[in-house]
Amino acid sequence: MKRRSFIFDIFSISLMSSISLKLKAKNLNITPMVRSISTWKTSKANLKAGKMLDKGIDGLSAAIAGVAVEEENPKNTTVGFGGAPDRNGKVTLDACVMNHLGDCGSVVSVENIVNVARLARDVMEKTPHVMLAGKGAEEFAISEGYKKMDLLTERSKLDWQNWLENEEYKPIINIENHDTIGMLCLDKNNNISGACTTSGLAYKMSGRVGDSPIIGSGLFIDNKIGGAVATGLGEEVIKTVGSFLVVELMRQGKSPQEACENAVKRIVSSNSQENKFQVAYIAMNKNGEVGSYSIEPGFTYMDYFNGENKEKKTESAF
Ligand code: SD4
Repeated sequence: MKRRSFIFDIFSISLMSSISLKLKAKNLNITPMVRSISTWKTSKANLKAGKMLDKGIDGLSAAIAGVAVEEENPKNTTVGFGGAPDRNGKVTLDACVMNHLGDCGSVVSVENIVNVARLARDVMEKTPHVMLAGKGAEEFAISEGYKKMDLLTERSKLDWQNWLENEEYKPIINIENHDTIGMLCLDKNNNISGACTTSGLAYKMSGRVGDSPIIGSGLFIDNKIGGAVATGLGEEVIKTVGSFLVVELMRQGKSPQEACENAVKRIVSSNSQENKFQVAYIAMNKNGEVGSYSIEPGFTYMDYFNGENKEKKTESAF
């Protein structure tokens, strides 16, 4: 072989392999990203959803399976089984879901059924309605084969009985009323869906409904823009239609972080904060960028991204 053609061959081989490496890298870059975020220290729930997203499962199914981990966890006193009861000792659950098509479903004040986020999906997919409340929601669940179970654990019953001694209604920020799980999932098709599920405020008045099952307050998704979920004092979230506000702010060009900050500041600006309370938002846009912000310090959220599930701290207004 002539020296010139040998050098040419070597040069072309290395050029080809560098092109093929670049192509591989390019392919890696276009591998669709998945991301799952959820409120508070809901590590196992978020991991469950994240792994499902990695396997190519759709965002709504991942979010519902993820939040079910907390619904079934008796140690979480703000969600599902083991959730704190109302003043009469009844555990009543609220939940909603929203998918990438803008379809949504919700259940409010449901007794005796643990997986209420899944029930909200069934309302969305199997009924002509968006929201079902109380007995009607429970009857629908039974007709769909859900098992009836007592959601009051020995521990939550004892806590409630202790509370009855003073009947003082002073929620303790980040302690008494936290752990509602709101989750946003971005799947391999670049679709965002979400779920939110809670037993609401501990020792609430019978019949009280918070923000969590209200589409636009506890959760909102617009698959062209992104999604948001709320946690904290639902009454204050409802007044500003908080999650919808966060998504609308992203539509106007704000990053998820800026949108959460603006929405929290909207609440703070109309409150003296004499009676301190917590509200926090988490948000994700279509690029998979995330943000979070809270009124009071102490709020954290889980973030599953690139195969890692991390707890993230949040900046706060105070
Ligand atoms: C509610 N937002 O019922 C819920 C409570 C909550 O963590 O988020 N707790 O008002």
